[in-house]
Amino acid sequence: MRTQVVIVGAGPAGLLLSQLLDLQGIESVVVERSDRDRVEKRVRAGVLEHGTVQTFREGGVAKRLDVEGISHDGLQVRFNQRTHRLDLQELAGRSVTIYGQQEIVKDLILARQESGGDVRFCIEDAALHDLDGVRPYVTFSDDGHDVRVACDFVVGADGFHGISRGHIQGRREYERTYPYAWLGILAAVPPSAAEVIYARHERGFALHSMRSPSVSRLYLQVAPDEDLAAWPDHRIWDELRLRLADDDGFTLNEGAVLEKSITPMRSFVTTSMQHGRLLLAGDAAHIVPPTGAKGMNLAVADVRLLAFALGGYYADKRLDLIAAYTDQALRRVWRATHFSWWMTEMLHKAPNTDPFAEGLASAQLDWIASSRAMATAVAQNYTGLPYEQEWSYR
Ligand code: FAS
Ligand code: PHB
Repeated sequence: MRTQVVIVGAGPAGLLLSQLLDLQGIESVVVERSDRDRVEKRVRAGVLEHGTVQTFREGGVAKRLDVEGISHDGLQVRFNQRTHRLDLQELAGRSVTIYGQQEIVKDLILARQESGGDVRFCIEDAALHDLDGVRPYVTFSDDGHDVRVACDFVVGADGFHGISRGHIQGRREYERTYPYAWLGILAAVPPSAAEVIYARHERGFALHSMRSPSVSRLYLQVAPDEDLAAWPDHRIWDELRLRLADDDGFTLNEGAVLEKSITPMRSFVTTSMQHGRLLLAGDAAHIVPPTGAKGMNLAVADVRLLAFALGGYYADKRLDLIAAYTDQALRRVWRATHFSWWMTEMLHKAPNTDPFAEGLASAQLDWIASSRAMATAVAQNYTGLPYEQEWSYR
């Protein structure tokens, strides 16, 4: 079998790239090891940058997002039981939109199917071959049949635990781990506030978010090796109530927990993001702690660059845009990596924190609360920096 681009991984990165390539008349095959139901049920990101929403609209996959997405003009930072609202529109001229990653994935899969896209679930033993040549190919087993797909490019959009990054010869990996993790819940209760609340508390960080007018999404800082079984619902609500309390009568809506999971925290960047005809996108190349709500948004930014570079190759046989991909992508990756690290260190309470780090965190929070310049910098990073170019080459 032959196609132009084989994409490994049907997460947001892989599916969006397939969609943006299709809109430029470029064929792709997406190969995914999980089944569709599992891919659509993964509860992860929730905050979409302004540019991410624009990209989904231009990609023709934002119909439901434009109806069900919740636009937020502000975000709230809570510390010492006081709440400070950052007016994102006023400070950065942009908003963010709350719309669960699993909803985006459903919309993308539907869009790919409607335009006859080739997305294969439950494939096994994907392997990448001849990446150094001009005729790479991917082999895998699909429903018991051995398949070989020849192509011009392979895009590794297979996440942090995928197979693609291992093929980047001579890569350098930069990593920082954190002495805590996030315990996240989905709860069948209306949000307790109209916006996302980031709360620094001496017992640890807590985050209030939402998915709809009737579903809340909340997170608690826990130990990195925390056992989920040690967190019955009542203990989760007790801890959230303590950490989210403020002096202005905030009350937390509590109720049935629909889903709970623990997400490890790490910062990770791979260079280079390409080798021969293999290109990495999204979590396959970089991971950020979710404090800055950058994970999926960074994947979208990589995909925009790849859609443009591959568009240039198929329209004008250009290889210069492909060659420039890593350097261009890493500018935004490192900006988002810094922002996510900085927000994480400032808002979390590390175990046996030294008083100096405590002092720094408090000073940074006071600065955000009192300085328009600092609040503007946070708002610009949080809502997403402008892209360097369009995603469509044509
Ligand atoms: P993904 O990991 O989403 O997708 C990769 C796909 O490749 C998966 O479907 C996988 O099954 C498939 N795959 C892997 N190996 C394969 C192989 N060998 N063959 C075929 N397919 C293969 N970001 C936020 O902004 N906010 C959050 O709150 C947040 N929470 C998160 C919680 C968790 C548990 C995780 C892991 C991530 C979270 N993220 C969050 C980050 C997340 O949203 C990612 O940034 C986003 O999923 C990146 O999308 P992809 O790069 O497409 O990778
Ligand atoms: C979410 O709604 O899942 C969410 C919000 C803000 C973050 C991370 C996750 O920083």
